[in-house]
Amino acid sequence: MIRRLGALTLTGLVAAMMVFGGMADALAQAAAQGPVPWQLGLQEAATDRMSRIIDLHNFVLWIITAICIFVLALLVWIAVRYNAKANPTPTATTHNTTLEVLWTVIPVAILVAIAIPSFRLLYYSDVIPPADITIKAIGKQWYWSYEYPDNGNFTFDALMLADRVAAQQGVPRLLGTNNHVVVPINKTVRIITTGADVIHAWAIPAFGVKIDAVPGKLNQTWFNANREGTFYGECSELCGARHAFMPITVEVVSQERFDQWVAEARTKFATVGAPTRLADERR
Ligand SMILES: [Cu+2]
Repeated sequence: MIRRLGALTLTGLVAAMMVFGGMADALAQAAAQGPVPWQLGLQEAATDRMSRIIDLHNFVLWIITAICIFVLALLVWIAVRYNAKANPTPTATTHNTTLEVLWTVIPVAILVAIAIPSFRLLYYSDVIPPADITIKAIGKQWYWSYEYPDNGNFTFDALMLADRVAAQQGVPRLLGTNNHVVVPINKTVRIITTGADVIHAWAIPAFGVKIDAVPGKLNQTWFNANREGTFYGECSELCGARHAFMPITVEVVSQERFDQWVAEARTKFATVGAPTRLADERR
């Protein structure tokens, strides 16, 4: 019986692996351009940091799948084999030393196996490598302001595009902003965050970055984007009535294009603190 159940568990596991594997491939293709309707998996990574997060996620997914299938098989086995009808005279067993040692040691080993890559990732994400550029993101009710202190110290606001403007520009609804955060490819970008009024959070799923923007405090995180493109994120800390309407748009471009943009931005946003919001884009 046990052997047969073991074979059954293994078959189930292999089948589940094949299904998940196929789904992951299809989703990776579908998600290449950002979030898509009915998407199940994570967005395709644009940083090494996010690739590592996806790897850890997949690793833990296999472990929980195996545990769930194993526990379900045990439950079915007990319900079928040891119900009152099938097993009218139960044994009076109360202890089994081998079993007790196993069901303590195996879960501990599983947790250690998860903890090692998990802590490695945590420290990889937490320790900021020498940064090539620093950007300050200030969360405000309800938009983001950015400062480029080491590129001329210009500052600008990024407000959500109105639905009709987003549609005209072919930008996803509720994710596009009038001004973009522009960063060079393959450069370490340090993001410093703070909140001007309440707690916000600066997050870009494809970069694996999410950091609270707290009033009176500076938080910092980093990313190093490895492909060009436009990436979207949202404020990820409930901050008020228009929390859902303060998206983040980051453009990853070549170093040449970035230098060009900085030159333009220094003129465009010359007046420090000058608001760049357009009244008709606030709705
Ligand atoms: Cu917010």
